[in-house]
Amino acid sequence: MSSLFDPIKIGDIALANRIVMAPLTRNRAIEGNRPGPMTVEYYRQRASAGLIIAEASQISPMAQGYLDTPGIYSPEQVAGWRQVTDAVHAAGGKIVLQLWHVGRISHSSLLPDGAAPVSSTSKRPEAMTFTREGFSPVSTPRALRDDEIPSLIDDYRRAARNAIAAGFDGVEVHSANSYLLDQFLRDSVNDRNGPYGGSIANRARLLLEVMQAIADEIGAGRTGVRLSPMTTFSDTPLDSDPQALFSYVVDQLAPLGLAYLHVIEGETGGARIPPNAKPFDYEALHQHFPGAWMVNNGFSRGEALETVAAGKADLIAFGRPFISNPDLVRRLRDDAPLNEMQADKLYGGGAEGYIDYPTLAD
Ligand code: 8OZ
Repeated sequence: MSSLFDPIKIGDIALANRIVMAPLTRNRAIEGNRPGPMTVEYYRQRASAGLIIAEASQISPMAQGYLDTPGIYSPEQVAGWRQVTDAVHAAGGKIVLQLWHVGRISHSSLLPDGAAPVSSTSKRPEAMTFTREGFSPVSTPRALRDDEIPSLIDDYRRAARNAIAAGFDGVEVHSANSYLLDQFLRDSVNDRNGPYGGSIANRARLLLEVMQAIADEIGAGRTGVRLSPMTTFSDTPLDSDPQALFSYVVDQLAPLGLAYLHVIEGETGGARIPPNAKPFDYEALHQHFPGAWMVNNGFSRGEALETVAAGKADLIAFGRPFISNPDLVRRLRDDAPLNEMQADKLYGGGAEGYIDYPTLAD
């Protein structure tokens, strides 16, 4: 029987325990959308996690959707992230970077030359984002042409290479929470014809091509992926048949030999088993995936212990508890009380609510 506190090897990455810091958007990048010294300290403080998944980072200037999120496309960003990975490694931790393209969840004021966001579709969702001017409705997107897909895949490939150059142990591809890859997957959004629209196989094609390209570039054993089959974040309705769609996706990912698959169960940031929600069989997907299985969304200590002990997952990712508890691993081990999270300090701002949460030792 495995314990949450036992070491595990996922692909090529050896972890000290099965407690993962989930990717968390904090909007504290400094000039040039690079991580600054506070971000180095923030991740260093949390290095006792078995694995840190560093916050979603845009793979190109067109991939950004919110103010002051970090990127992984410029030499300055690579240098900034190198400070982070060095600090985490010196503290004995492991860290991968989440690679992000927001697709239609963006605003022209954040994009080069005021461009329209790009997506699988030209339909605008009733969603909001955060810009220099504050909260704003997202801009109307432009549907990508099929002949633009190869350069999009190149952006993912280059971002993965940059992440390795920055010292990350690997990458996680963000294919969850209504962002670009999710916008291709779901028939509630993807209204294309041609090779990237229509059938499940066509809608999954972009994700699978991205995963193959990154696995070829940096090795499948350093590559993971995050999915959220039942989330309706940002006015993005469920697929008409999530079980069939995500079963196909997992079956196609299985032979790649990825390090892990990370699934958000239920509604992102909300209920893991929403009342009156359509049922979804996550365990059926798990059975089809040979790599490490990581689950997320509101797990209590008891649920996390039980889920790993029962073999229902190999790793548990914690989001909000890691924001307010840099020493979450120790607190879970000792069954110690957790600090409260300051919700008004989540997105943007300074050190407060970012690097000033006390440890038990404090
Ligand atoms: C909250 C605010 C902005 C972005 C996600 C990257 O949900 C995000 C995100 C979350 O995956």
